Amino acid sequence: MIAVTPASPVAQLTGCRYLLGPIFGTIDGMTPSAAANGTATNGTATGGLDAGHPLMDGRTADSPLITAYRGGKPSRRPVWFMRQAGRSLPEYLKVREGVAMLDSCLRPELASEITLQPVRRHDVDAAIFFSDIVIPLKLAGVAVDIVPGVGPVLEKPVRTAADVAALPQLTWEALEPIREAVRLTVAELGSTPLIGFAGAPFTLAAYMVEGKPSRDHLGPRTMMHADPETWAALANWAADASGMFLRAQLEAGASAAQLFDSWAGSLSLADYTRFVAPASTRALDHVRHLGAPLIHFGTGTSELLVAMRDVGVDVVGVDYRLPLDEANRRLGGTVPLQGNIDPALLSAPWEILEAHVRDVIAAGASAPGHVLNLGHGVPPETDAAVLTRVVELIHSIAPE
Ligand code: 1CP
Repeated sequence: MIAVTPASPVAQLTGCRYLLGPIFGTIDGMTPSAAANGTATNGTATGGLDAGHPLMDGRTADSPLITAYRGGKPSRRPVWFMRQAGRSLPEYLKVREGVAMLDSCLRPELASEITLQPVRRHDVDAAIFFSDIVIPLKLAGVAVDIVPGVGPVLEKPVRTAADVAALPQLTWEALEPIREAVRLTVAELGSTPLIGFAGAPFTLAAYMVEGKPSRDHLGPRTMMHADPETWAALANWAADASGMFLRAQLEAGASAAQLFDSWAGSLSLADYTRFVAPASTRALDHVRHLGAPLIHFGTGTSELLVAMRDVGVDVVGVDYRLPLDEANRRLGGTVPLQGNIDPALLSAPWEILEAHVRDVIAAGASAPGHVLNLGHGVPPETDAAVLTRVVELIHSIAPE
């Protein structure tokens, strides 16, 4: 039984294709998402983006990032860092003074400025939009806040069928501050691509059920078995909210999009496949037709990598636990990889960090494309100068 009902007949088709992928395979030369929207992966993405979009008008299509995401040979090794904006940067702390986290995400000029800060400082190959995975909840009218030192906290956890039925629907109009911030950002970025993102339904629903961050995500994992209908309704709600959030960012100017299933590593493969993958497929169904590269990342997901690819993405992000050559072996060499410098080593002596970065590059060489990143976010206490030096090192090593 598939507990999560697909969004539409089209979604049903693509969802089935991925579930049946291991039996029927996908079309040669196409990733699952490309197969779903009928575009080849080798650069000729078409789809619903305007002619003036950075991916369509020549600004970002040949950038090192997009080239590597599409399996081509980039002019230099692309690198960006998850959580590259934020507390490791003094200029971030300065502009955030006296402004609550979620308020900063909803002031377009400020969100744009924070997005641009790490690009200016580190010369990274992408900006990642400054926002948070709970912003779609907030814009839908769910009472949620980010408590400093804690993370997302909901006024009222969502635990029953009635709670899910009472969730307000996110509207397209409510996403206007997001579109505005993206427009302001891409106007400054030139040929550097902006990556949009959203939380995957499981990670988002985990916060909604628990009402706050948790370690083991017992609440949502109990719910999917004990009350699969309510779980399916909640996962679908989260899929649509995240899908609309992604679509707003891509249509306004983002050149790629990353789905963060940060906490999927707490799931067994069986539970992931049955209760979560269909909802993640549904979230991405909102944006596949746009033809921008889609990346999927989670932590502790070494056993889930194939299933995470099979929701229909072009690139798989790997956390620091699994060497990239082994990740590539598990994925059968089908997709470019992103990752996976251990964030812990950012605080190690430079010689140790440099050797580790070179190891990551060597391990990534087996994959059909490699974008350097961390195996999770930048720790807040990281010395920003070390990040700049890592970027310089990576750019100094010629692509193969
Ligand atoms: O530079 C960037 O990467 C952009 C900004 C970004 C992103 C991609 C923020 C800003 N949040 C996110 C995504 C996000 N938010 C994820 C997925 C990525 C990941 O795994 O790190 C998750 C799980 C959240 C939820 C969240 N928001 C947490 C984690 C809590 C927990 O469960 O442990 C926290 C601490 C936040 C607040 C937040 N979001 C972003 C920042 C910079 C912060 C810290 C707020 C501050 O400055 O005080």
